[in-house]
Amino acid sequence: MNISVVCPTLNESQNVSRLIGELKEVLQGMDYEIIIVDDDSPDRTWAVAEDLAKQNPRIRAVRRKGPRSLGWSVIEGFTIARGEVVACMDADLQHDPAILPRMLEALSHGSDLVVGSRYVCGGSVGEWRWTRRSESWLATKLAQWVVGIRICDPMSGYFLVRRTDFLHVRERLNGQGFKILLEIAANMECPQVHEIPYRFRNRIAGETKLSRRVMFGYISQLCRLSRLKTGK
Ligand SMILES: Nc1nc2c(ncn2[C@@H]2O[C@H](COP(=O)(O)OP(=O)(O)OP(=O)(O)O)[C@@H](O)[C@H]2O)c(=O)[nH]1
Ligand SMILES: [Mg+2]
Repeated sequence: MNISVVCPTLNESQNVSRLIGELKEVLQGMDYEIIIVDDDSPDRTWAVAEDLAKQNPRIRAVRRKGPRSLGWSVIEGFTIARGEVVACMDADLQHDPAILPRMLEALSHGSDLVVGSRYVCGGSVGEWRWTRRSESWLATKLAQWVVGIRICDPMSGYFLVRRTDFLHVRERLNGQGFKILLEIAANMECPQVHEIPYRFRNRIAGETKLSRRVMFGYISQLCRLSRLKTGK
Protein backbone atom coordinates (compact mmCIF):
# COMPACT_ATOMS: atom_id res chain seq x y z
CA MET A 1 0.00 0.00 0.00
CA ASN A 2 1.32 3.47 -0.95
CA ILE A 3 -0.45 5.80 1.41
CA SER A 4 -2.72 5.90 4.46
CA VAL A 5 -4.54 9.19 4.92
CA VAL A 6 -5.48 9.68 8.56
CA CYS A 7 -8.23 12.20 9.35
CA PRO A 8 -8.97 13.00 12.99
CA THR A 9 -12.59 14.00 13.59
CA LEU A 10 -14.70 15.60 16.25
CA ASN A 11 -18.22 16.54 15.16
CA GLU A 12 -17.53 16.48 11.43
CA SER A 13 -20.53 14.35 10.35
CA GLN A 14 -21.46 16.90 7.69
CA ASN A 15 -17.97 16.90 6.19
CA VAL A 16 -16.85 13.28 6.12
CA SER A 17 -18.67 12.07 2.98
CA ARG A 18 -17.52 15.02 0.90
CA LEU A 19 -13.98 14.65 2.20
CA ILE A 20 -13.92 10.98 1.17
CA GLY A 21 -15.33 11.91 -2.25
CA GLU A 22 -12.54 14.45 -2.85
CA LEU A 23 -9.85 12.08 -1.62
CA LYS A 24 -11.10 9.24 -3.82
CA GLU A 25 -10.80 11.43 -6.87
CA VAL A 26 -7.26 12.61 -6.08
CA LEU A 27 -5.96 9.17 -5.05
CA GLN A 28 -7.51 7.34 -8.02
CA GLY A 29 -5.07 4.75 -9.40
CA MET A 30 -3.05 4.59 -6.19
CA ASP A 31 -3.10 1.93 -3.52
CA TYR A 32 -4.48 3.85 -0.55
CA GLU A 33 -6.60 3.73 2.57
CA ILE A 34 -8.43 6.48 4.44
CA ILE A 35 -8.65 6.17 8.22
CA ILE A 36 -11.19 8.29 10.07
CA VAL A 37 -10.25 8.49 13.74
CA ASP A 38 -13.22 9.85 15.62
CA ASP A 39 -13.34 10.81 19.29
CA ASP A 40 -16.83 9.44 19.93
CA SER A 41 -18.41 12.60 18.51
CA PRO A 42 -21.82 13.54 19.89
CA ASP A 43 -22.94 14.22 16.29
CA ARG A 44 -22.18 10.54 15.47
CA THR A 45 -19.40 11.20 12.96
CA TRP A 46 -18.18 7.69 13.82
CA ALA A 47 -21.46 6.19 12.57
CA VAL A 48 -21.18 8.04 9.25
CA ALA A 49 -17.58 6.80 8.93
CA GLU A 50 -18.59 3.23 9.82
CA ASP A 51 -21.31 3.28 7.12
CA LEU A 52 -18.82 4.51 4.53
CA ALA A 53 -16.35 1.84 5.63
CA LYS A 54 -18.97 -0.88 5.09
CA GLN A 55 -19.39 0.27 1.48
CA ASN A 56 -15.71 0.71 0.67
CA PRO A 57 -12.86 -1.49 1.95
CA ARG A 58 -10.38 1.38 1.47
CA ILE A 59 -12.07 3.28 4.28
CA ARG A 60 -11.51 2.41 7.94
CA ALA A 61 -13.35 3.92 10.87
CA VAL A 62 -11.99 4.11 14.40
CA ARG A 63 -14.22 5.18 17.29
CA ARG A 64 -12.12 6.23 20.26
CA LYS A 65 -13.53 6.24 23.77
CA GLY A 66 -12.08 8.04 26.77
CA PRO A 67 -10.33 11.39 26.89
CA ARG A 68 -10.48 13.31 23.61
CA SER A 69 -7.27 14.31 21.94
CA LEU A 70 -6.46 15.36 18.41
CA GLY A 71 -2.80 14.42 18.85
CA TRP A 72 -3.43 10.95 20.26
CA SER A 73 -6.03 10.30 17.55
CA VAL A 74 -3.44 10.96 14.84
CA ILE A 75 -0.85 8.81 16.64
CA GLU A 76 -3.40 5.98 16.87
CA GLY A 77 -4.28 6.32 13.18
CA PHE A 78 -0.63 6.33 12.10
CA THR A 79 0.03 3.29 14.32
CA ILE A 80 -2.69 1.11 12.77
CA ALA A 81 -2.02 2.41 9.24
CA ARG A 82 -0.82 -0.07 6.62
CA GLY A 83 0.61 2.42 4.11
CA GLU A 84 4.31 2.99 3.52
CA VAL A 85 3.49 6.67 3.83
CA VAL A 86 1.17 8.14 6.46
CA ALA A 87 -0.56 11.47 5.88
CA CYS A 88 -2.47 13.62 8.34
CA MET A 89 -5.29 15.77 7.04
CA ASP A 90 -8.14 17.69 8.72
CA ALA A 91 -11.60 16.39 7.95
CA ASP A 92 -13.26 19.78 7.54
CA LEU A 93 -12.15 20.25 3.90
CA GLN A 94 -9.83 23.15 4.74
CA HIS A 95 -6.82 21.17 3.50
CA ASP A 96 -6.80 20.90 -0.28
CA PRO A 97 -6.42 17.20 -1.24
CA ALA A 98 -5.29 18.23 -4.74
CA ILE A 99 -1.69 18.73 -3.53
CA LEU A 100 -1.38 15.19 -2.12
CA PRO A 101 0.29 13.75 -5.28
CA ARG A 102 2.92 16.54 -5.19
CA MET A 103 3.48 15.92 -1.51
CA LEU A 104 4.02 12.21 -2.20
CA GLU A 105 6.40 13.03 -5.02
CA ALA A 106 8.48 15.24 -2.71
CA LEU A 107 8.80 12.36 -0.26
CA SER A 108 9.88 10.00 -3.02
CA HIS A 109 12.56 12.54 -4.04
CA GLY A 110 14.27 12.25 -0.68
CA SER A 111 12.39 14.49 1.76
CA ASP A 112 11.59 13.02 5.19
CA LEU A 113 8.70 15.26 6.13
CA VAL A 114 6.43 16.97 3.63
CA VAL A 115 4.16 19.75 4.86
CA GLY A 116 1.12 21.33 3.21
CA SER A 117 2.05 24.95 3.81
CA ARG A 118 0.19 28.25 3.94
CA TYR A 119 3.37 30.22 4.44
CA VAL A 120 5.56 29.40 1.44
CA CYS A 121 5.31 31.22 -1.88
CA GLY A 122 1.99 30.33 -3.51
CA GLY A 123 0.29 29.39 -0.24
CA SER A 124 -2.26 31.43 1.69
CA VAL A 125 -4.49 31.44 4.73
CA GLY A 126 -7.43 32.39 2.53
CA GLU A 127 -10.05 34.62 4.04
CA TRP A 128 -8.88 34.80 7.65
CA ARG A 129 -9.54 37.97 9.59
CA TRP A 130 -6.55 39.96 10.83
CA THR A 131 -7.00 38.67 14.40
CA ARG A 132 -6.64 35.04 13.31
CA ARG A 133 -3.72 35.98 11.03
CA SER A 134 -1.92 37.66 13.93
CA GLU A 135 -2.54 34.74 16.31
CA SER A 136 -1.24 32.29 13.72
CA TRP A 137 1.80 34.50 13.00
CA LEU A 138 2.67 34.66 16.70
CA ALA A 139 2.16 30.92 17.23
CA THR A 140 4.35 30.19 14.19
CA LYS A 141 7.17 32.50 15.33
CA LEU A 142 7.05 31.00 18.84
CA ALA A 143 7.43 27.49 17.44
CA GLN A 144 10.35 28.58 15.28
CA TRP A 145 12.12 30.47 18.11
CA VAL A 146 11.33 28.29 21.10
CA VAL A 147 11.58 24.85 19.52
CA GLY A 148 14.07 25.89 16.84
CA ILE A 149 11.97 24.32 14.14
CA ARG A 150 12.87 25.19 10.55
CA ILE A 151 9.44 24.90 8.97
CA CYS A 152 7.60 27.93 7.55
CA ASP A 153 4.24 26.47 8.64
CA PRO A 154 4.95 24.36 11.74
CA MET A 155 1.31 24.76 12.83
CA SER A 156 0.06 22.92 9.77
CA GLY A 157 -2.13 19.90 10.40
CA TYR A 158 -1.47 18.70 6.85
CA PHE A 159 1.68 16.64 6.40
CA LEU A 160 3.08 13.26 5.47
CA VAL A 161 5.97 11.12 6.56
CA ARG A 162 7.25 7.59 5.95
CA ARG A 163 5.57 5.20 8.36
CA THR A 164 8.93 3.70 9.39
CA ASP A 165 10.15 7.19 10.41
CA PHE A 166 6.99 7.74 12.42
CA LEU A 167 7.44 4.38 14.19
CA HIS A 168 11.00 5.37 15.02
CA VAL A 169 9.84 8.37 17.10
CA ARG A 170 6.45 7.09 18.24
CA GLU A 171 7.44 6.16 21.80
CA ARG A 172 8.72 9.69 22.38
CA LEU A 173 5.58 11.46 21.18
CA ASN A 174 3.18 13.20 23.48
CA GLY A 175 -0.26 13.46 21.88
CA GLN A 176 -1.68 15.97 24.33
CA GLY A 177 -0.89 18.95 22.14
CA PHE A 178 -3.12 20.06 19.24
CA LYS A 179 -0.07 20.38 16.98
CA ILE A 180 1.12 16.91 16.16
CA LEU A 181 3.37 17.98 13.26
CA LEU A 182 5.41 20.06 15.69
CA GLU A 183 5.69 17.07 18.02
CA ILE A 184 6.85 14.71 15.26
CA ALA A 185 9.25 17.23 13.68
CA ALA A 186 10.85 18.07 17.04
CA ASN A 187 11.45 14.38 17.74
CA MET A 188 12.92 13.48 14.33
CA GLU A 189 16.63 13.95 13.90
CA CYS A 190 17.31 16.73 11.37
CA PRO A 191 14.54 15.77 8.97
CA GLN A 192 14.76 17.01 5.41
CA VAL A 193 11.58 19.09 5.22
CA HIS A 194 9.80 20.10 2.05
CA GLU A 195 6.77 22.42 2.01
CA ILE A 196 4.12 22.44 -0.69
CA PRO A 197 1.93 25.55 -0.93
CA TYR A 198 -1.84 25.46 -0.72
CA ARG A 199 -4.65 27.86 0.03
CA PHE A 200 -6.41 27.20 3.34
CA ARG A 201 -10.10 26.91 2.59
CA ASN A 202 -13.01 28.24 4.63
CA ARG A 203 -14.86 25.85 6.86
CA ILE A 204 -18.27 25.33 5.27
CA ALA A 205 -19.92 23.01 7.79
CA GLY A 206 -19.34 22.17 11.44
CA GLU A 207 -17.52 24.26 14.01
CA THR A 208 -13.94 25.02 14.91
CA LYS A 209 -12.43 23.23 17.93
CA LEU A 210 -9.79 25.90 18.44
CA SER A 211 -10.52 27.12 21.97
CA ARG A 212 -8.68 29.01 24.70
CA ARG A 213 -7.91 25.61 26.28
CA VAL A 214 -6.25 24.50 23.03
CA MET A 215 -4.18 27.72 22.97
CA PHE A 216 -2.96 27.24 26.56
CA GLY A 217 -2.21 23.62 25.71
CA TYR A 218 -0.07 24.90 22.84
CA ILE A 219 2.04 27.02 25.19
CA SER A 220 2.67 24.03 27.46
CA GLN A 221 3.53 21.89 24.41
CA LEU A 222 6.11 24.53 23.35
CA CYS A 223 7.66 24.61 26.84
CA ARG A 224 7.98 20.82 26.85
CA LEU A 225 9.49 20.72 23.35
CA SER A 226 11.96 23.51 24.18
CA ARG A 227 13.29 21.35 27.04
CA LEU A 228 13.67 18.53 24.53
CA LYS A 229 15.75 20.84 22.34
CA THR A 230 18.02 21.92 25.20
CA GLY A 231 18.21 18.34 26.50
CA LYS A 232 16.89 19.31 30.00
N1 LIG B 1 -10.23 12.90 17.02
C1 LIG B 1 -10.22 14.21 17.29
N2 LIG B 1 -10.24 15.11 16.28
C2 LIG B 1 -10.25 16.42 16.61
C3 LIG B 1 -10.23 16.90 17.94
N3 LIG B 1 -10.24 18.25 17.90
C4 LIG B 1 -10.28 18.60 16.61
N4 LIG B 1 -10.29 17.50 15.82
C5 LIG B 1 -10.28 17.43 14.34
O1 LIG B 1 -9.05 17.98 13.93
C6 LIG B 1 -9.20 18.74 12.74
C7 LIG B 1 -8.74 20.18 13.00
O2 LIG B 1 -9.62 20.82 13.93
P1 LIG B 1 -10.24 22.26 13.63
O3 LIG B 1 -11.23 22.60 14.67
O4 LIG B 1 -10.72 22.28 12.22
O5 LIG B 1 -8.97 23.20 13.81
P2 LIG B 1 -8.40 24.31 12.84
O6 LIG B 1 -8.51 23.84 11.40
O7 LIG B 1 -7.06 24.66 13.34
O8 LIG B 1 -9.39 25.50 13.08
P3 LIG B 1 -10.45 26.15 12.05
O9 LIG B 1 -9.67 26.83 10.97
O10 LIG B 1 -11.19 27.15 12.88
O11 LIG B 1 -11.34 25.05 11.55
C8 LIG B 1 -10.67 18.61 12.35
O12 LIG B 1 -10.81 17.53 11.44
C9 LIG B 1 -11.34 18.28 13.68
O13 LIG B 1 -12.57 17.57 13.53
C10 LIG B 1 -10.20 15.92 19.00
O14 LIG B 1 -10.17 16.22 20.19
N5 LIG B 1 -10.18 14.61 18.61
MG1 LIG C 1 -10.30 23.37 10.62
